[in-house]
Amino acid sequence: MDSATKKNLQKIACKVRMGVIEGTYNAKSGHPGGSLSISDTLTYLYFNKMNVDPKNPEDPDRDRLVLSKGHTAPALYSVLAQKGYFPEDELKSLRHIGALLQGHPCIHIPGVDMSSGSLGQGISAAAGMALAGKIDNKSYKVYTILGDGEIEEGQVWEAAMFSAHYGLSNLVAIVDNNGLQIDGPITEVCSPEPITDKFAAFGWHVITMDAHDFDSIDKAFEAAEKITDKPVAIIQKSTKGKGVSFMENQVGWHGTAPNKEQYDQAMSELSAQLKELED
Ligand SMILES: Cc1ncc(C[n+]2csc(CCOP(=O)(O)OP(=O)(O)O)c2C)c(N)n1
Repeated sequence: MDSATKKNLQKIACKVRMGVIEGTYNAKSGHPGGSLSISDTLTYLYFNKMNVDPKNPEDPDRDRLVLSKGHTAPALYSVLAQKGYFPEDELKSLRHIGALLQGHPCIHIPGVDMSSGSLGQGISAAAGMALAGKIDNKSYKVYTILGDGEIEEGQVWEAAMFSAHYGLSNLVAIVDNNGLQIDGPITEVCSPEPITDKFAAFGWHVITMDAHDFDSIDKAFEAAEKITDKPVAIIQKSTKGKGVSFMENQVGWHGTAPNKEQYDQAMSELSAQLKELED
């Protein structure tokens, strides 16, 4: 990836993170930690990989993204706002009664391809979309993002078995391996490790990447394109709360909104990161 493209993606990702903080602060609830860990990946997908057009969100030939870890909707909404699906201002009414953007992704929101939030279900929906694409001879790809805590759900493994059985090479599942789930480290709650070996054993092609390095992200998705006979699992090593110093690797920031003081600090850190990229 050339350095101009990389810098541009870094800047957008920074704005996406600001949107996550803006949304959860104004909602006084929501999930900042796991939203910040996928901000770079979502930015890459919507700005450098997926065939999508905010002016034609229902295009039957578009690539799809199912946010299986639906509680991290603030990141999806923020990237969709950056991409132009709806005004950025909508983020300020996240989770407000009657507002467009509710706590978990809803298919009625422009750019959202599937409602999600009940962990384990998103990957199943994504597998169905990928199978439909194969049957219809379409060339679209389906991406789905799962949490490493989410893959403790049994339904994920039924979908994994199904996807390999039907050779869904148009399906890419990204597992956000930030090591933490709702109330502790995944290895203490109910370890899904070794994650790479499990997906390989279920018949998937497995790739690993650093979720906060656009060169690594680019390499992983480029490699995924070359696989034509099986579904691809990208296991991304990430940091929960990435980009906001006091949120990084803190399980307490799974589902807690920042107060005014924390909002100010988070925004000033992210503004400084953006300024550095713009200089
Ligand atoms: C079926 C189901 N059970 C429980 C929950 C409540 N819940 C929301 S987030 C979460 C933890 C998810 O952890 P992980 O997938 O690692 O998310 P991340 O750390 O990436 O935010 C749980 C148990 C849910 N949304 N769905």
